[in-house]
Amino acid sequence: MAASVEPRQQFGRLEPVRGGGATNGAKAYHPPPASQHIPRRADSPVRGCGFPPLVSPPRGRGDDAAASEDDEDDEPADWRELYGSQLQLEVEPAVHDPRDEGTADSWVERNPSLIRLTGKHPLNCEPPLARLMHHGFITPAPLHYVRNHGAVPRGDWATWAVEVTGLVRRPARLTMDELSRDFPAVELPVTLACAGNRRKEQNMVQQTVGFNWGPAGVSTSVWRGARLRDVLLRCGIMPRRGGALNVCFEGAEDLPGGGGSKYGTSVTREWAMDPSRDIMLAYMQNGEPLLPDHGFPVRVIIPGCIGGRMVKWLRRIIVTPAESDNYYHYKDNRVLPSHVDAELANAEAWWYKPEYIINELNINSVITTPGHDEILPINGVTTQRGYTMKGYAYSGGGKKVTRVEVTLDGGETWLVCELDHPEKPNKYGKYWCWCFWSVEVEVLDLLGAKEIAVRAWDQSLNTQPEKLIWNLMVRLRTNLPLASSCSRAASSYYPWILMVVLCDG
Ligand SMILES: Nc1nc2c(c(=O)[nH]1)N[C@H]1C(S)=C(S)[C@@H](COP(=O)(O)O)O[C@H]1N2
Ligand SMILES: [Mo]
Repeated sequence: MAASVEPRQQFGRLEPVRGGGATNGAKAYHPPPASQHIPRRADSPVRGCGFPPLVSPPRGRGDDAAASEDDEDDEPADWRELYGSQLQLEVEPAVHDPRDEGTADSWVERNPSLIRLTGKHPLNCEPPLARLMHHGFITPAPLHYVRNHGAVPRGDWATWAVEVTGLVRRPARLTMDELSRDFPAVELPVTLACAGNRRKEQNMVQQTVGFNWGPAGVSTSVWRGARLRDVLLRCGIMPRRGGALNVCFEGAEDLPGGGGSKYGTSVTREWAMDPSRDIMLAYMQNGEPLLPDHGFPVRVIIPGCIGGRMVKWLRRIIVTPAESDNYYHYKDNRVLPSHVDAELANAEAWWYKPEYIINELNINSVITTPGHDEILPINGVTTQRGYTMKGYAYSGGGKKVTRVEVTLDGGETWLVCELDHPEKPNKYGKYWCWCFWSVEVEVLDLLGAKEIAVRAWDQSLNTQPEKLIWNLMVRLRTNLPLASSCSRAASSYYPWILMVVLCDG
């Protein structure tokens, strides 16, 4: 089984794979040309220097005031300074891809190297794994994986508004200028992962209702926006006893689901108002306005959560007693027990059982070096040298990845890897981003290994199971939550990647 779809490469020479000879990645990155719909650099009202400084949010009102009492020590942080030495955001220009011709997305410019997972339309894609890794901690926006359920709405900064309605005392239609100027901005790196990341491996065991994500349905950007909490306070969210228990989000596109609907989902009021969760209405990604595929002009960002809750092209926020009744809230992003197939799920209404929803990401790790089908020549020189295996890992809910281990002998023994966490946790100690692991192994040990595997652990001592747990949607493939005291289940690991070793004399 393989976890990636890279072309054959020379071992030890894992240079970034670039989008073909003509489009060398060394070229400077040019943002897509400004159009009247999409303000960019020069004419943009959301230019970095035109923004209000990163100051503390206004004091809360009403029943949520207490939670904001220590907000004044929010430290403004310039991410370019923080991560400057590691930033490699330049990529080749986006183009009108011939594959988008004749589709509703023909106007959207895209990076030519993105791997399309569901044919032409809508766009569901991931970058080549080696390219994703080449860019390191912050993924250039044009290479960020994309999950679109339908056509990309044509956003217009000047006329877009987010309606805040439902159980709020002061319903509002917030324009983009208001969102970006009237609320203190928060800006921080967040890893987004589709809950289907790596689903291809599950589909190889038994087909699910989901399409084949490779191991690159994950990306990290610096997102800037207004805090959802501040917006809800400004609009006078009603108290719990008034039934204001859920916050629903609705996107702009018209989708077929359930006979016709918008994309929508919800989070609880507690999540929405929790300052430690850093939930925001984001209008900038890596210092630029959002790209059309990522929700221009505004989307929800919920750090530590599956991508599916982060509604793009956000049009409405509705405060309600019940969770979202949107088709995609119920029929997507659930983990049902293994015996539930599509028929049973519908017949017995498994979709509507609240306990099967997925919100926070689970622990996951991937081997990126060696890449799939890499070749390591075995000779007098290479066997003298060590080989550095590498990869990424992430968890959810703000939990830090605390350990990554590699086995070369089917799980008998494990090597503890070095971890690199480029991110500074938020002031509540939460981690919103992936981290990188590496471990030096002997080439002769690789030669003797039938299979190599990696597993990660997070600060709650969740780790990954040895065998995957099939489920209909296969959204959570890789975690086996453990009580922190239980070490018996800890010999489990997943995934494994088969490596072919060729001897060249
Ligand atoms: N309006 C809208 N929001 C959406 C979606 C969508 O199709 N429409 N897809 C969701 C899913 S399943 C994921 S994983 C993330 C992907 O965000 P990205 O395309 O910016 O990576 O967006 C979420 N928000
Ligand atoms: Mo997703």
